[in-house]
Amino acid sequence: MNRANVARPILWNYHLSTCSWRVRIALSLKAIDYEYRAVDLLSKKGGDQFSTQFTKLNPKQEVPILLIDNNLFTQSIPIIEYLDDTRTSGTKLLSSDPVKRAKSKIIAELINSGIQPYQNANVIKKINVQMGKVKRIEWLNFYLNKGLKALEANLKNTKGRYCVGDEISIADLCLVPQVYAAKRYKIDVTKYPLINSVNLELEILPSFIKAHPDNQPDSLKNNN
Ligand SMILES: N[C@@H](CCC(=O)N[C@@H](CS)C(=O)NCC(=O)O)C(=O)O
Repeated sequence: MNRANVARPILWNYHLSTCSWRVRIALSLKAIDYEYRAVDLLSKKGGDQFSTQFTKLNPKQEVPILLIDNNLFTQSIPIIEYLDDTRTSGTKLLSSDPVKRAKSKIIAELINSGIQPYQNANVIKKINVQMGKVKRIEWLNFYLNKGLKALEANLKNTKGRYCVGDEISIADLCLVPQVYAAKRYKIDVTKYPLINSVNLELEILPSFIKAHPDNQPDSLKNNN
């Protein structure tokens, strides 16, 4: 099903948000033009995701949110699936082969539910306040390495040029932002040679560069 783009989609997101970045890559790979609405997760007020106005859009107080085809969608994975189902042109993000599809969703889920929630801004803030900076660093080191270790083991069975064989999939959209976040938290990603090598292949592709935090309107680099 290929739908006409009646109104320009709107993406509420934040340049450094890994979940937003996944959706930005998908929108770029599908060549979908959209309006960028920045939500400053770290604003001086304590985070714009907690505002009354934003909470009405997403009671979970998280980005991304995509308004498309008159539907307001939250959760990056279903958003990517929706884009793949309705926009058949551009890169196919979920293979029609059930095995490849399952393998790429396993990797996406490993990152989406197995790593990202542990590094989420509100979680880290709470740990910092309740347990202090040392515990926060310990927490991030433990959970990110635990997740990346499992991801590395998984890639042994699936990796080609990208996460699953030689075709880009939803797994790759999750991997690049996650590696970037791990590096921000000072995790040595070279300990994971397969993850590192897939990341190097992907991060030079135009859609991944276009979606990179530094290239977004709310990036500090664009506001100095
Ligand atoms: N499973 C959700 C997670 C969304 C999520 O956690 N977003 C983060 C940014 S990557 C967020 O908005 N965090 C706000 C906070 O922690 O206060 C998705 O994939 O969209």
